Order: sequence, then C-alpha cells, then structure tokens
Amino acid sequence: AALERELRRAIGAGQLAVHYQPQFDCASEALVGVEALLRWRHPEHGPISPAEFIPIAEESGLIVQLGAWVLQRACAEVAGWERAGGPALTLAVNMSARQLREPGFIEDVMRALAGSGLPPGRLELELTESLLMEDVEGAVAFMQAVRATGVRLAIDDFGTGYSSLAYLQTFPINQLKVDRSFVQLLPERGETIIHAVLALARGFGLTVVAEGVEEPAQLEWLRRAGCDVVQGYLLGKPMAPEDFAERFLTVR
Ligand code: G
Ligand code: G
Ligand code: MN
Ligand code: NA
Repeated sequence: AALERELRRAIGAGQLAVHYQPQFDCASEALVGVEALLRWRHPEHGPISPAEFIPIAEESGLIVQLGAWVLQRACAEVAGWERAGGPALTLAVNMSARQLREPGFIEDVMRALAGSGLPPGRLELELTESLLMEDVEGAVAFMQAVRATGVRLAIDDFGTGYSSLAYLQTFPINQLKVDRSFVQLLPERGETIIHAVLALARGFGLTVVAEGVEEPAQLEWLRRAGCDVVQGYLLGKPMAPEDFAERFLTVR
C-alpha cells in the first residue's frame, strides 16, 4: 500500500521515465523501431523494476493513468526524434490486461497519437497470450477496434503462454515476438521451435521479432532463417531517451 501511494505520487514527481530498446531489420541491420520500457527511480530505493510495480498498479487501477502516461510520453519522444531528422521508427508499447478493459483506452491511444503527430501505423501495442486468453471474445472485439484506427498489434513472449494455435486464425495481429527463452537456446538448440514460428508467421502474413539476442551466433542463425526483426543486449540495451538519441540519432 505504501508502494502504491508512492507510485501514485511518482507520476507527478518526475520519477518515471520511458527507456527505449532498439530493434533492427535482421537482413539489413537498419534501425527500424524501439520498444518502450517503463522505469521508476524511487528517491530512496533507487530503480524499481516494472515487473515489481506493474502488478501493484494493475491491482489498484493506477495502471490506467500509468499506461496513458507511457503512451503519451513515448509517442511524443519518438515523433520528436523524427522531427529532429531521425529515421521513421516503429514504437512498441507493452500493455497490461486492466488497461485494455478500460472503456476510454482507445481514446487514450488516439490522444497520444494526435498530441504527438506519430502516425497510427507506427504504433504497435504488445499483448501477451495470457492477457488475450482471459476473454477471447472480448479480446477479438478490442483488437478489431484497435486495428480500425490503424494501430498495429503484436503478441509478446510468444510461445510461453497456454493458448492454442487456433487463435492465430482469429486474432487480427501483425507481429509475433518469439520469447527470449527460445532465442537464447540458439544456435545449438531451439531451432525447431523458431523454424516453426517463422513458418507459422509466414502462413498468416505476420512478421517475427526475435527478442533477447545476446550472442553473434544467435543473430547469424536468425538471419539465415529469415527472421524479420531482432532485439537484444547484443544490439542494444534499453536506454534513457537522451542516451538513445546520442547513440542512434546523431545529427551530422
Ligand atoms: O525492461 P524490464 O525487464 O524491466 O521489463 C520487465 C517487465 O515489465 C516486462 O515484462 C515488460 O514487458 C514489462 N513492462 C515494461 N514497461 C511496461 C509498460 O509500460 N507497461 C506494461 N504493462 N508493462 C511494462
Ligand atoms: O516481457 P517483455 O518481452 O516485454 O520484456 C522485456 C524485458 O526483456 C525488458 O526487461 C528488457 O530489459 C529485457 N531484455 C531485453 N533484451 C534482453 C536480452 O538480450 N537479454 C535479456 N536477458 N533480457 C533482455
Ligand atoms: Mn515486450
Ligand atoms: Na517479450
């Protein structure tokens, strides 16, 4: 309860930041996007992981404000980089279940886009399998409403949930993010699963992001296998916006 109170205050007190992890086209190695990852620096306890405070925010309902804040901040920062002469990047933002069930959610998304000038097609919402399986019919309706705005959808941590493959047929998604637990088995193991995910994605017209790439041999394997996009510590860790801009957007 103390943490909840402090989190509520953190939003206004400037203790929150969005960090960005780069995503690269696997074949050309061009920078194509970023994943937004929320960070909280507590004045006394230092950095607190979202894995710790997102569940608290979900229980208390604070996730609605927090999620809207992340969307607004990330859309503004990414659109700002492009206006400053940077490349047009796709922005991926993680979503939690409670946030999506909120009636005003789509309006929050549209407000973040309109306020920043980021085109809808450059925003991608990351949903998890477990989130979608909580209420499949509701999820499909929600996803259709999102897609009607032009915003893209990805399934995060793909392969680790308990959903059936049948939903790939039903869910109007654009992209799969293969969970890093499979990527990290490469190149000795994990090949069968990733080949299968790539084939499945091709069949459904989806693109594939491999996350958690840490070794050059993993990157090489993914390139040969025809993976679309790669993300991981090998290529870039999540970074504060100023560090990201300095490393990737240096204007000459
Ligand atoms: O970057 P890191 O390892 O700290 O992220 C931990 C977890 O928190 C990941 O599962 C990530 O998806 C989640 N996460 C990070 N930022 C956000 C956010 O803005 N919203 C939600 N719902 N989850 C986030
Ligand atoms: O659940 P989700 O996939 O959104 O979680 C993203 C988390 O993965 C973030 O906390 C991010 O810091 C972490 N992450 C990103 N790249 C790597 C990587 O190469 N290795 C490991 N171990 N974690 C990573
Ligand atoms: Mn993610
Ligand atoms: Na993931």
